[in-house]
Amino acid sequence: HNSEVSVGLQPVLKGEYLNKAKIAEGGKKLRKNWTLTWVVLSSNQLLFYKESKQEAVSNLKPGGKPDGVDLNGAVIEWTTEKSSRKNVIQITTPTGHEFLLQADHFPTISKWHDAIKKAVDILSSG
Ligand code: I3S
Repeated sequence: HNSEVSVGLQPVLKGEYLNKAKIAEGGKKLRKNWTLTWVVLSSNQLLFYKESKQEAVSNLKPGGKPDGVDLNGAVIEWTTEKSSRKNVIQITTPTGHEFLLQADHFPTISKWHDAIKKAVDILSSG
């Protein structure tokens, strides 16, 4: 649990397990590695946890914050090109980070697509 991230930020979308792959960092392509990740959407970022208890954060940065994506200026889109899997969305940040999120159940990922898009739109209009 990290107060810096969670204070004052009600989850917009409660956690759910999605398949996640980070495919680029800072514009540099990464080797794709799908992992089942507990994803939480707050008003301005997506947070990635290893498990639903929201402990054991999957990837600690030097600052000790949970692995997450700042949604300010991010682009979210459906992609059929970045994976052979179905129901894949791509999130690209202005800093050149690229993530794929996927679920076999279309309504699941569609709900996340719409919610993330809405969060991005609200951020850009504020
Ligand atoms: O975009 P890629 O490189 O075809 O993605 C595949 C690889 O990540 C592959 O792992 P290896 O690079 O160790 O072979 C995964 O097993 C595949 O699932 C990836 O392709 P999909 O189409 O599932 O995203």
